[in-house]
Amino acid sequence: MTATEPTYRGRARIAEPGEGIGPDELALATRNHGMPLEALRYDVTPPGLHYVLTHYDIPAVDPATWSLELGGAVTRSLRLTLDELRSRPAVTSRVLLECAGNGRARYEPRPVSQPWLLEAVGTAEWTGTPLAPLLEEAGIAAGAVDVVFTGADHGVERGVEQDYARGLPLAEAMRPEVLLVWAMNGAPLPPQHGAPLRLLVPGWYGMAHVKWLTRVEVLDRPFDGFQNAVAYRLKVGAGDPGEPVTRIAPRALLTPPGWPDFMTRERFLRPGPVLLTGRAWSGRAPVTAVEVSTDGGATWSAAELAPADPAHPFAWRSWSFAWTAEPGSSELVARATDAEGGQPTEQVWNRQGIANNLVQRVPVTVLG
Ligand SMILES: Nc1nc2c(c(=O)[nH]1)N[C@H]1C(S)=C(S)[C@@H](COP(=O)(O)O)O[C@H]1N2
Ligand SMILES: [Mo]
Repeated sequence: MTATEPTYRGRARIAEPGEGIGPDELALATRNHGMPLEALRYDVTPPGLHYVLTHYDIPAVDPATWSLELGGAVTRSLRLTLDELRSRPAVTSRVLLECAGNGRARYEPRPVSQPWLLEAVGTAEWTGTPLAPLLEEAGIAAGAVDVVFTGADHGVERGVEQDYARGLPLAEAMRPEVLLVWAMNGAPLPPQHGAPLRLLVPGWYGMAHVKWLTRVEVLDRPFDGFQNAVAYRLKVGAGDPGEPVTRIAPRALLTPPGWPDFMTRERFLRPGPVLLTGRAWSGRAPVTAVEVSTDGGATWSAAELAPADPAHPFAWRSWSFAWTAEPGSSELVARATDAEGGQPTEQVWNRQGIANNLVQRVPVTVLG
């Protein structure tokens, strides 16, 4: 290696038309697993079936010596051990998480990164303590605008060496639903989900829920770190500033009906009555309707949507649709709508492959 060669080579790339998934994307896909869609049947995703997305490595964190620092533009900085956090008022909240990159590999052309199809989602019962009272105890300075959350994980991304860190507008950080979380589904957080402590920002895409949290810093200026200023921006041109990625757009998914072919994942059913079921969610407004098409989107019918559960406003909702399967090929499609609109049936492309809530299409063969 000569001195003029750059040390770090990673760069953003869009796949060539028709280019298949490469070894770099395959390596990411084997580390970062999705939720098998049959797990949509559970209200709460069982341990191990929740999706995982980790930019760098799962860091080694010793919970016995770990502590959380809360500082920056505050009257007095705080340092809290895990025991001190756990002795504070605890809340358990059922919250859906979805990676902002869910659907990326369905874009044409495909932005080269973690190649999610539709499985980067899960719903867990998270236990932790609200963040807002801690920020209030520290005393937020007048003029504070952002709160930055930093993880213990370290890596390099498109040539920029960094600790994973995300800024959140102060008003969002102060929402009562925002938690510092130490348990998932009643058990201590597993290493891959951020042990010993992670942030939970209900309604926001996954990147905001910082894992392996070590530091909370109040800023009197907008955070300009990589994960806010460069990554997680909705933009088409490489030079566009783009819009920041925030809340989860609406989506409905079908619990895969019938049975799959091992290799192609094509699905088969027997003719007759079939109850199609699935889940729908949105992080920006309550879901108002789910519609189903059994003819590839030519005609749509209203599905039965479970009533909103006031105990779990940030969880997914179940829906069902009674179908009579006739022999032959069909394409099943589902789409969710919230107060701000519905899912697109044509792709709305962006160069980071973010927030692709294009409707899911499930081709099925009904046997004769
Ligand atoms: N410290 C840290 N926090 C992180 C990440 C990360 O790489 N490092 N990935 C984020 C992204 S992009 C997502 S989608 C969620 C995934 O959370 P999960 O793995 O618990 O499902 O964690 C977020 N928090
Ligand atoms: Mo993500």
